[in-house]
Amino acid sequence: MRVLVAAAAVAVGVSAAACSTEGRPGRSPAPAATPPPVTATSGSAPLEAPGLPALAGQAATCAGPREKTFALDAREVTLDLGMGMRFNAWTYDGTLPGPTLEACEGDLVTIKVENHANTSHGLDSHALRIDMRRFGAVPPGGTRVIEKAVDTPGVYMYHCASGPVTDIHIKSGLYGAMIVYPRDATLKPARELVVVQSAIYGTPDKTGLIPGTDPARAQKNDPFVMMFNGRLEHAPLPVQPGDLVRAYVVNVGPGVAAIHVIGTILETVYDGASEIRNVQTYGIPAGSGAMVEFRIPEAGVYAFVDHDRLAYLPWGMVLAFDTTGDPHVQTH
Ligand SMILES: [Cu+2]
Repeated sequence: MRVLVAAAAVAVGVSAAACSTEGRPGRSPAPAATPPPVTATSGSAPLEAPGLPALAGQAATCAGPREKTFALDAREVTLDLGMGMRFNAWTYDGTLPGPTLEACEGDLVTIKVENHANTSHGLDSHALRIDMRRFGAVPPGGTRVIEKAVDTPGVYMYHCASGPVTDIHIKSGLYGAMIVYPRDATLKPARELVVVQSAIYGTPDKTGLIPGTDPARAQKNDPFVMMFNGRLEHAPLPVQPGDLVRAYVVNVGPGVAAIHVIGTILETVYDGASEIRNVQTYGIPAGSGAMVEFRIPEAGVYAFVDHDRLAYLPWGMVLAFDTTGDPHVQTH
C-alpha cells in the first residue's frame, strides 16, 4: 500500500515522505484481477480483494429463505493489523469487524451469540426494534439468542451489549455491520463493498503488540489509530471506468466519519429514508451507517477516506479504487 497511500497523501497536500511505510513488516496484499465492467444487465457484484468483509448482496439475500439465522462466537484473539502491528482483540468470530449480517426487509432474524471469551458479552443490533433487555450480556460459556423480524432497510451497526462497560467492549473489537436490503426496490447494478470504520485505543509495545484497550484512552475517545475494516493495509480495489461503486458504511466511532472519495463526488447517499444526491463529503455519526454510491468517472485511482481523519493516511486509513492494474500501485 505504500504507493497508494503516498498518492492519496499527495492529493490532499500531505507530505508523501511522511507516508512511507518502508521497512514495516506486514502482509502484502496480492494483486486482484481486473473485473469486467458493470453493465445495466449484469447486476451487482461484491468487489473481491484480500481483507474485504464477505458480502452476498441484495439479490442472493432476498432470494434466500425468509428466516435468517446468524451464529456468532464471542472470542478473544490476537489479530494482525498490518504495518507490523498486532492487537489483542475481543471479537465476534475472531475477525475485525465481525461478519456482515445480511437480511432482507421482512425477514425473521435469529442471532445466536455463544460466549467463548473470558468475560460476559451480548449483542445489540441497531436494525432491531426490540426490548433492549434482550441484548444483554451472558457469562463465559453462555449463549444469547435474539429473534425479531427486520422491517426497515438500512445499514446498521451491531455491537456488544454489556451494561455499563459496553463502551470498552465495543472499543475492544466487538462490532460489525448488519445490512437490511429493501425487498421490493432493486438496487442499481454496482460494485459493492462493506466499510466499517473504527479505532484502537491502546499503545503498542516494542514488538508492535497492542495488548488491549486502554480504559483512559477509551474514556477520552482518544484512539491510537483509526482504520477501515480492521486493517492498516489494504489491497487496491479493481474497478473499471464508469462503474458505480456502492459502499455499505458503518461508523463505529469515535466521532463523525466525514466520508469522501478523492477524485469524485458521491452520486447518491441513502441514509435511513433520505436520499441525498451529489454531495462531496457525507457525515455518518458514531453508531450509524449509510449506503454511499459513487461512480468511477475515468481511468485512474480514487481514494475513499474520512476527510476529518486524514491524519491517519500514513497508517493506511484509505481504500483505493484502481482501474489501472498497475503492479507498482499494487505493490506494498
Ligand atoms: Cu462484550
